[in-house]
Amino acid sequence: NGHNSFLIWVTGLSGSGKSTIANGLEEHLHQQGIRTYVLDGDNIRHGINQNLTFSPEDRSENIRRIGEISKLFIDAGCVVIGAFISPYQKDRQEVKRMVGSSNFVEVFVNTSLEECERRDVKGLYKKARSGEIPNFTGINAPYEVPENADIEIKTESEGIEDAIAKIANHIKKKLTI
Ligand code: GGZ
Repeated sequence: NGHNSFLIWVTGLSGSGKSTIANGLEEHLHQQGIRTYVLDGDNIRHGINQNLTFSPEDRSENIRRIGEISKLFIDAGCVVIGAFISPYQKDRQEVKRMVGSSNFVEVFVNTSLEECERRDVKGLYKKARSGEIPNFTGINAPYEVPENADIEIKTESEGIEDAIAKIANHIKKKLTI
């Protein structure tokens, strides 16, 4: 039951729905016997990258290390799903270079700032607006919109199942050896 290994890179604002999509996609791929591994803030920023802040330099270092970790999981035979804000175009490009452009699928979760802030699942936007969190992406730190994403998900008009089907369909050919 062999399949190719590559990196699915999910980028978007905080609260855009990246993790929901990453976890739903993982479940979908597991049902087809595909080995996956999800990298996200929970297992990276709380662990290997706990010394990093949200300054521009540290965000770049965060993404660089995640690129290196992704390479290891690709070597191990996994389809890696990385869900990070990754606000800088050059950092996303660098990860693409690191794993090889043919092993990189960029998914832009295009949820508007207005909608992310309206949802405010973790109350972080409220804290950012009040000045409690500095350098918060979308409020007082930049998010560079992907210019050439392979897939764009608009969570305000499409459901989670549609999003998963869209990504699964896009990677179908890539999976077969
Ligand atoms: C953005 C922040 C910040 C600041 C804490 N800016 O919605 P969350 O909580 O669970 O996801 C966000 C997460 C972003 O980490 P990433 O590693 O994906 O960011 S980056 O790619 O830019 O390095 C948010 C929380 O961390 N968080 N402070 N200032 N998000």
